[in-house]
Amino acid sequence: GWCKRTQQIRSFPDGFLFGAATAAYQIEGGWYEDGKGLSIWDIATHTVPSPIKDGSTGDVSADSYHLYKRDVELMKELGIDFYRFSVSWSRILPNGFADKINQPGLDYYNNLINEMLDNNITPFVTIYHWDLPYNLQKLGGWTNPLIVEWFRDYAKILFDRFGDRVKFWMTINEPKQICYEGYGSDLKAPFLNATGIAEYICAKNILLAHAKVYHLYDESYRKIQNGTIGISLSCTWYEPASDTSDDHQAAVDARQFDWGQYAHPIFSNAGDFPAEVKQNIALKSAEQSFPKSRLPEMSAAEVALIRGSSDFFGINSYTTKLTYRDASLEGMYPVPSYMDDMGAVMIKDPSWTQAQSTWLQEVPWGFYKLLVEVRNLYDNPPVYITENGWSTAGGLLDEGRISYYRSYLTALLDALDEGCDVKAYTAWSLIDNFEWKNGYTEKFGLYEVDFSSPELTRRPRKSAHIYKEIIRSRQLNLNYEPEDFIHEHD
Ligand code: GBH
Repeated sequence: GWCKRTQQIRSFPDGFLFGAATAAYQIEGGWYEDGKGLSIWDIATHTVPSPIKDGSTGDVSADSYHLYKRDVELMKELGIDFYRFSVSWSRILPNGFADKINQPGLDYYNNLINEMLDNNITPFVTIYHWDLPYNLQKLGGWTNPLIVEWFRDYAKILFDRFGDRVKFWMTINEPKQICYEGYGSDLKAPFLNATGIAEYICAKNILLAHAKVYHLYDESYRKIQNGTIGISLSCTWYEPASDTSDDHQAAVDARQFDWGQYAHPIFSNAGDFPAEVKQNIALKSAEQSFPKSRLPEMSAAEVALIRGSSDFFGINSYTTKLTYRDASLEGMYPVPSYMDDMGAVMIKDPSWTQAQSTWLQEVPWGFYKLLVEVRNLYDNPPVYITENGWSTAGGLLDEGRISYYRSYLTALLDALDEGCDVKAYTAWSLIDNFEWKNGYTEKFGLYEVDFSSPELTRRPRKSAHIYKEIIRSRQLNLNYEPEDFIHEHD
């Protein structure tokens, strides 16, 4: 069981890495500059009426397209070992296809990478973080099997152009969010909302696209460039709401649908989609008179291609949900649907501390249980925490974020004590940014961005001072108070 250690000062192991993350559409701006093509998020945010909570766009956002040198100053000030950022596919390939490479797009990322290296910050590049070229979406995007080739062509250009200096690669950020939120619901662009069908087609294509790019790197680049490449999954912890066997099975099914669907094909010995996912969808499909399961099958060759195709297990982890299954499920979800296939109800516990984002609560023991479960299920793979963070409404004095980072890092240290092979930790996010459908109403930054100032001024929050000291000392000291923190703006 999990028990929060009371020790006040604890050390991170030698070689443990600390970083911070962002994503292209959320920070760059420059949406239509220097030959960039349109992405599905450009289209989404320019739709009338706007699907975005505050009607905002990423047209300018934090303007990192122009202010990247300032961003690197923040990284330096924070002392992070690495910075995880994503490349905008349509900035490099305006049409999505590899026929026409946009030189200013290459220049931008080359400048950013070189500026980071000049300041001793290691670049960690996410190849795809949700901003699909609109041209490819017109052809079905992640539901078209040809995307496996389009994605490979795009990734190859990044390896060719940046791989001499980039040694950490992530193929795809959060497949579940791309497939379920984007194609199975209307939570993310392209808002396809074709649940029960589209998210499963997307899942298979994403796994294949990821695996092809992994093997491309492994076979043609690794020897010369000597880097590491993997994938990141968003992993929520699902805790049984009670001790009944129904609730336990509901929590297992929720984990398998949420992240096992992607983790099992890549990280398990057997490969393929997890048994729970295959069985539930096959059963429901038959009941619903589908001639075969709505979950696409994988051939033996596809299973083999995907299995083992990641050097590390990238985990984006934020929160925990209580999970149950009972008679109230009857008729609760549309048919067919991903939620109906999973057959679980997920709820918040009102006693857990709530962030600005409705879905986000502080549950450090859930993070601990998640890390131990990943160790148990997949033979203790090397884990990089590629995102972890807390949202507020704003302000420099962010005690909620400090409490969150401290309690989650405590849980991480506990997991290390249990033998979990966690090698790196990444805070989401370096700076405030465009939080997808919630626009600028939720702030995740260690640094505040003043979106109302023409300079888009960046200022450190109190949490930035705390994180800086953790990185400097390689220790977590729960009593540390920054002396030089001036919160004149609160
Ligand atoms: C990350 O996604 C993204 O990679 C990043 O771009 C984003 O800015 C950041 O998190 C903060 O949101 O529990 O049913 O209510 C996090 C993905 C989004 C997954 C919310 C869980 C809640 C679904 N998470 N989602 S539910």
